[in-house]
Formats: sequence, C-alpha cells, structure tokens
Amino acid sequence: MSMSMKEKILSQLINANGEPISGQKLANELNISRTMIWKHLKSIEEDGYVIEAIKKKGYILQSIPDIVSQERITSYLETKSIGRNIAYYPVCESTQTIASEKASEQAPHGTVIITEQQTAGRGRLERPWDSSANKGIWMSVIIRPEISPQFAAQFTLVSAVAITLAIEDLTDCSPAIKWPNDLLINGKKVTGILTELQADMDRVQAIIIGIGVNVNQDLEAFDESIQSIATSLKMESGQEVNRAELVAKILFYLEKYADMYVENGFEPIKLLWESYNCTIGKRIRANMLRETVEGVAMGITNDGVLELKLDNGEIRGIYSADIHLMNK
Ligand code: BTX
Repeated sequence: MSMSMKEKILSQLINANGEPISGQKLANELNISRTMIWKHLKSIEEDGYVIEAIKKKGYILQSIPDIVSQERITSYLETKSIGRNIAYYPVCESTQTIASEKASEQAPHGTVIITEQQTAGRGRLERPWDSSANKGIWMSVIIRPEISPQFAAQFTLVSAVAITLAIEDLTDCSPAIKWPNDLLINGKKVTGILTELQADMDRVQAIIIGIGVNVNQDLEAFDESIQSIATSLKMESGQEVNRAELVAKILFYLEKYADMYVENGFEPIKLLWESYNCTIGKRIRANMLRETVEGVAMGITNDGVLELKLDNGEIRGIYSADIHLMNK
C-alpha cells in the first residue's frame, strides 16, 4: 500500500530522531505547500502525537501515542493469519457487533476488530462492559475453525489460556482463570471474554471471540459500580503496558492454541488451563439461567464442561454459568 501524505510526514518526523525538521524542507521534499504541511501536522496531533514547533528550526516529534492502530499492532505481530486483517476504530459502540456483521459478510479467518473506546461494550447476557478510552484492549477476533458447533464454547477456555500467557510474558502479573470466562488478579477481574457463534446445524461458520483487558486504567477510570471488583494490569504491577505489543502477543498465543485445538483436541490445552485456574477444588455457587446450584468444582471434562459435586453427592455437568467462589 502506498503511504498517504499524512503518513509520509509522520514517517519523516519519526526518522528525524528528535532533530528538528523544517516546514520548508517537508514542503519541498513532499512537493506540497507549507499550509498543507501545517494542516497535516494538526491532524497528526489530533491522533495523539505530540509535536513541538521550534522557531526558525522546525518541528520535533516529542511523543508517540499509545494507540492500538493497525500499523502499531502489525509492527509486533508474529502470526500467520490471526491479526493479518485488522479494522481499527478510534471509537465504536461494540467491536463485537461490528465483528458479527463482518463475519456474516465473509470476513476472513483471523480478522480483528479493535477500538480505543466502546460506547456500548457488552458482556454475557447483554451486561454492560466498562470500556474507557485509550486504556484497555477492546477487540473481537473472527476465527473460522473447521469444527462442529458443539465445540465452539471451548474457544473461551483456549482464549483464556492465550491471554494469560501473553500477560505473563509482558508483565509481572500472573492471572488466574475463573471458569469459564474471567481472568482475575488478586481476586479482581482484569479480563472478560465473550464467545459468540455463527453456525449451521453441523458446521461452524465463525466464532467471534470478544476480549476485554483492563490495561492502563487507574481505579477512578472504572465506573463506581465495579471499582471493588475490577482491576487493571497497571494497578496490579504499577507499570504502564504497551497495549499494541500485548495485543500482538495475545493474537500470537491465540493462533498457536486455536491451531493446536483443531489438530489435537482439547487435552493438551486442558493441562495448561488447569495449571492457571482458580476454580477447581473450590466450593462454588453456579448461577444458571433457570437454576442455581452449589457444590465443589471437581474439574473440567475434555469437552470443557465443569463438573460440580453437589452436597447430595450427585455430579452435575455445568455448560455455562456465572460462578461465585465461596469462602469455604
Ligand atoms: P461478563 O458478563 O462475564 O461480565 C460482565 C460483568 O463484569 C458486568 O456485569 C460487571 O459487573 C463487570 N464488568 C464490567 N466491565 C468491567 C471491566 N472493564 N472490568 C472488570 N469487570 C467489569 C465478560 O462478560 C465479557 C466481556 C467482553 C468484553 C469484550 S470488549 C470487546 C468485545 N466487544 C464487546 O462489546 N464485548 C467484548
């Protein structure tokens, strides 16, 4: 793809390595007027770049914004197909909604929809998902594995493993996986996963994996209603995290384990999942759509179903539920 004029100006500023570069020089080299240069610089600043103008010398790029644009993610990306097609939105209602539309319009395997801010981010059962501007990872990944629809829910567990490994690689944090779709640090939620399915009776058309990771928020960035249950990587580690790099790392592990799942089934991933989980062995309450049951979580099956031992000794397979970890 050829670079736009704005990208050419930006790349000149980046390549100047902190030395001033004059408006006249830019205008001459790019063969446009100084007024046009000035307009493009304004637009670059609107994207979050900080440009300093020094009298008689020119412009210096002072800082690059921490954005999750396609260019920045691609610069870290090591995958074959996942993330090779990225649609970036500075703001949108929900990446999950856009991804569903794109999936029905034949978007290829591995397409990623990502945004800085969601105005209507959602969790399971249409619950709201707090998605503050420029501080988290809010993305949806479209994958098209050749599997039957009954196995689609497993990709929630595959994704939980992938995100956990990526967070461990790039931070001091070590999340615990709470079945089925939460990652916790010190008991607080740092990540939510929402897996949705488009399928025929016997074949998956697309699985849309919605991933929300709280990265650089401070406590005040969260809605008051969730301040006692939510946390971010920055709050836990004291350090800001490069979101674009973390996105690329998540996509790397997602590709690795999604491929492994399709080739070898769930067993190898189950071992990893078990080593990070904080559900098995605990007494839990499982809230399902029609009933609530309590018991001890015994393990997950090779299909990813949670086995719960009720107080009367009966073993129940739980396919989907909200889990409350009890103290005793
Ligand atoms: P969930 O239904 O398991 O969790 C939703 C619950 O989590 C909320 O009811 C609230 O209590 C709490 N919560 C809301 N926002 C946050 C937050 N930022 N951090 C911690 N806790 C929170 C989890 O659903 C699945 C979330 C998926 C979000 C991604 S973001 C990209 C994609 N687009 C979209 O609209 N959703 C997905």
